[in-house]
Amino acid sequence: MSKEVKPFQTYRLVYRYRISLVIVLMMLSVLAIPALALTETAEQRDERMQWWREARFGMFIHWGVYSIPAGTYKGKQISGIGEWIMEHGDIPVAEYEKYAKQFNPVKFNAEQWVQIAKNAGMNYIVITSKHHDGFCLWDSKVSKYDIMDTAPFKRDILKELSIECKKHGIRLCFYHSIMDWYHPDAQAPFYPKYNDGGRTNPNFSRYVKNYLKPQLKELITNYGPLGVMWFDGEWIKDWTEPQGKDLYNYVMSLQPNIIINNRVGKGRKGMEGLNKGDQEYAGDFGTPEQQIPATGLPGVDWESCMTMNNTWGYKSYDHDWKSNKVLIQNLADIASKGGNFLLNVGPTAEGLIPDASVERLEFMGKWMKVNSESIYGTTASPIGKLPWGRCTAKPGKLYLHVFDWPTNLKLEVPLKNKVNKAYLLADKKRTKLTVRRELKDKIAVRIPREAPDAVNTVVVLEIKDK
Ligand code: H79
Repeated sequence: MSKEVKPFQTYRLVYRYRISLVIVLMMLSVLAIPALALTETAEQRDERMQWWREARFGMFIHWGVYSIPAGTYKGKQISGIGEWIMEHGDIPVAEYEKYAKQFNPVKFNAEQWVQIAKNAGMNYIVITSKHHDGFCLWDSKVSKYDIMDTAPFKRDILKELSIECKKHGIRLCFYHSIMDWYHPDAQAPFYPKYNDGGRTNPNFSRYVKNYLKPQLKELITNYGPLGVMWFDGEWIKDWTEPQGKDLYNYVMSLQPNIIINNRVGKGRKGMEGLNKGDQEYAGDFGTPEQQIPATGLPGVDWESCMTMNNTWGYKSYDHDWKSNKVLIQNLADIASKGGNFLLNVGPTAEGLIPDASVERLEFMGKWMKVNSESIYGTTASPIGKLPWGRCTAKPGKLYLHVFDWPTNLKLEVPLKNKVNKAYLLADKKRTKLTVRRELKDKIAVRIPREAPDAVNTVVVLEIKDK
């Protein structure tokens, strides 16, 4: 009882230590200036994240000089992902640089790429401004290892894309590798194990100060405003969480409404991609790679990135393509768990998105033309797991994504809410489907014998929100 500090005593304490308090407050205010995100309110964050949360579907583009070897070095097929050929093929910097000197993708057409993304129903593009190999797809003033100075192409790829993205209402975003196998102050000296997790470079901080940060400044000021800055290669020993927080704040200071993935710092839990739970880590969203979390994660923003075959960067002999069905169901699965789908293409050395990718994107686009309402701006399923498919939601509406069409003309839905109306999203007339309450917490929708869509038919329920 006697230890309790009464309000009156609090004032006395504040008065007694007023000088120290002023000093502490001054120190805090100095700290708060660069820590933009730390001072952001929940509402400000929601506002900043809004377009991204609504977008739900984006195109990842892995493109660089690795599209020239396309998975083969000195006549040998190199195993693993194509953009890692410099590492997996033990290629010395000077050897690899020869590809950069040949990079001349004369069939590159930015408008065509943007159109392919747009027709698929994608709302943003994330392209590799620089992958681990260090080659830069834009006109960088702090590097000679770029499209202007080393490659014969001499067209600023990112500039052309930024113009077309603006024109067609697609948000342009950059993937940027913190790891750099070309730069002598980064991992180049680690050859033949550029990705050696045990090594450090004593000059690494010089690379960050004189190269990494100035390049990010170029990208944001000359090609922005950007949607997302998507970092990767943060697992290197030289990179720390404080550096991640500093880089987060630096990028934020250049464009305060930008969105930054969690690979800017050290929070990522492996390929699962979500953050470790032990502390506050830098970054706005989790990045599961080649996988989809088992459930939604309330209050967590995340994006699954995935390839259509088994490589990000083009490999001429990888024909192991996912089916249209898998891709469309992945999109619905991810949306039903409150995430975004970032689907990759790896263009060729000529500058073309492979036909197999274009065909799949066209198929997805056809589905999206009819059904995008059930993807864009939706939130995770409020009714959990469903035996026949997935569910996405908007206020007053549930979208039932039926993967396995019931043969007994009856779609059973675990639901307590009153249903005002049910119809097929593909039905322009919105013909009412009969709904019957079977139990207090279960309804059944009478459905036609044939599924209107073989891979995912969307049934809309207009419901009374509780
Ligand atoms: O750009 C594409 C790939 O090149 C890059 N990320 C996608 C988007 C990438 N994918 N896989 N890898 C890089 C391999 C890296 C694997 C590991 Fe680790 C790095 C294993 C151990 C260190 C990061 C940290 C992943 C697991 C733990």
